[in-house]
Amino acid sequence: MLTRIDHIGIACFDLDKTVEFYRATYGFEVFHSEVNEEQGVREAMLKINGTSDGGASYLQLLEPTREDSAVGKWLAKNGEGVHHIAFGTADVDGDAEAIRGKGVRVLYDEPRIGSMGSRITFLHPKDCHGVLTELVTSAAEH
Ligand code: V0V
Ligand code: CO
Repeated sequence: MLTRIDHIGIACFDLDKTVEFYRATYGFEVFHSEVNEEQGVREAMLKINGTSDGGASYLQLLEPTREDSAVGKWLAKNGEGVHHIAFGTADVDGDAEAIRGKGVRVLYDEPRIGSMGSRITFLHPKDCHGVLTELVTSAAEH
């Protein structure tokens, strides 16, 4: 069951400058940052609300590490902006299978490693009315 908005993914050209904008404008601080080579991103998670039990919500600022990555290609075409939304669930495997059964393309056969040790998968934006949609089970939940 999808129980929360886990994060909104925002693509940017310069992670440090974008982090500084969110800090100076809203007071949001970096909760966590990492590089995910498989996904081709350098990212910063800004915690917006919630607890440490896996139920929090974040902004995920994403800078591509290579031009041919998902975010690199998207930025070249669209410029900066909202790249994806992520719904949180305690059971990414079960929810992905159930959604696949409804005819929506799930991009991975098995969930992959996401931010902060989470397990993630994606739904094709063309099957979701133009929204790249991620499903995530946080490390605390699995
Ligand atoms: C592409 N399209 C999008 C889109 N990206 N539409 C809405 N939102 C997006 N973010 C559209 C694009 O405009 C095209 O439409 C069509 O889909 C095909 O796109 P493409 O440019 O030819 O690119 P593809 O097909 O090579 O790749 C698109 C997909 C790719 C969605 C398959 O981006 C992907 O695998 N994404 C999942 C992985 C990901 O995004 N990783 C980065 C975040 P037209 O022009 O044909 O109409 S990593 C992350 O979130 C982590 C680590 C985490 O949360 O922990
Ligand atoms: Co994400």
